Amino acid sequence: MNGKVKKDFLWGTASAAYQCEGGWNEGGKGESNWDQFCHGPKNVKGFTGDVAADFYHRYKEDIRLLKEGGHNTLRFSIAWTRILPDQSGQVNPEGVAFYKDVLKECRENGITPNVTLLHYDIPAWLEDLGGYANPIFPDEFAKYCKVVFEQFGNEIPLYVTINESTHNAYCSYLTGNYPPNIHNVQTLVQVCYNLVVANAKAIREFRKLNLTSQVGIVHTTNTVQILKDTPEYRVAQRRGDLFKNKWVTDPAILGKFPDDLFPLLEESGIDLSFVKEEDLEIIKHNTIDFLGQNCYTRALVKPYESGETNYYPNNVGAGVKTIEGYTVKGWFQTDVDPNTPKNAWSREIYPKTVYDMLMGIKKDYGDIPVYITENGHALYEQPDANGEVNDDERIEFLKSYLEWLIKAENEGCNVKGYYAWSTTDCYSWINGYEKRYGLIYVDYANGLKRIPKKSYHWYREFIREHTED
Ligand code: BGP
Repeated sequence: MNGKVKKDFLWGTASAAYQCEGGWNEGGKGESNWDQFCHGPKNVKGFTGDVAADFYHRYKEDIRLLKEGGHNTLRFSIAWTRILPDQSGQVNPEGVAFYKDVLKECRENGITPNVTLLHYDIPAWLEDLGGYANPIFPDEFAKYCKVVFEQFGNEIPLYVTINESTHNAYCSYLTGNYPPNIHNVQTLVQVCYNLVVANAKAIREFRKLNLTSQVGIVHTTNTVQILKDTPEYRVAQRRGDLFKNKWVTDPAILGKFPDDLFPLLEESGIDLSFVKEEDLEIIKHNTIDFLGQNCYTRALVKPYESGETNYYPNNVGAGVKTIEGYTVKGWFQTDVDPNTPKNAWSREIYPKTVYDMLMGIKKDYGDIPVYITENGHALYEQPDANGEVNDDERIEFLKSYLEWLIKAENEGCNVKGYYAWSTTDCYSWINGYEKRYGLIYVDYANGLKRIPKKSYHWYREFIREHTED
């Protein structure tokens, strides 16, 4: 163990189209479900991603800053509606040209692009037809992915099909704070299933082209832990792991759903008639090359006591500070450890989770390559009198997580890269612009000026000191 990662390790930051691009109706882009939601009456927060961090116009400046910050990779996402603006399936040349330019800029600055095809924003026309819940969703998604694979081919070395499918589904169909803002457990289960099928169908398109690039999925594994070691707690832990992780990672890596998942869902009254043999065949033959893991915290669970199924039920509206946890009726509910520190939004700060997660993946899935595709610390911040942003608290957070990551790498986990969330400050799905994660500050009130934070400079030195020569 030398406290350093291998020379070819990817070091960077991550972002997503709706959260950073802006230009929501420019360059021939069509309307997405998030445009529709943020412009409509259900947007109680009042914030939109119309301008966001304006990456659409400032990507050159941003990518140059990344190079100067010592990064060798960038994770970003493609907006589906920039490539295919409407239901006709007609490709938008301006949208393709925009991403070709971003890729060129990356290439010229020594930045390896890691590109997500779906980071929560689907076309509004598809949302109107039921979105993720419509059985046509996987085929529509695969059609869009095919276009992207054909247009960009090996220019993109790392493709990610879908970002955090289950978290997205839970927020959209349980909490209801993401569009389409509904609460329906039966629909939720179908959505989670459709997203697994969509991933496999996209991979099938990818494989047909024999590219040298690799394809993966991004999941957020909250390592599921218990505070008491009793048989009841261990049952809750397995159920929590099914709900949080295995539902996505087993089919994506092993090509099949966990054996205990469907019986448990049926026991809970879910009608599984939407499960099709032909889908299961496609899932079986179309697995990923690498796993992206967004890593913020762990999940603490305890045996189910009472209450209906929900997901962060208080987490709606602007500037919400309390994360209340959640319940899956009959399965488990979340627990709280009063002794671990929390961030300003009540999320547990638990650096060892990255080590536990990487070790857990090694145990369950062997040597599949893993990228930590997001990890970050939100703060309320503003520049000081000298115009500097001294985010020591973020530095402490990132350093503590990275030390556990390097320990896991040194102990044999196949972790290949790390992306801090986020590149610049950007739109936060439920908290708008006050909740900042970036290594680069965006001065929204003053022409969206970029100010590299103290953590940006610290990260450059950390990369230099912790990478083998
Ligand atoms: C992940 C998402 C990101 C990002 C991050 C922070 O779940 O993939 O898009 O938003 O969480 O979340 P939030 O902005 O809600 O704090």
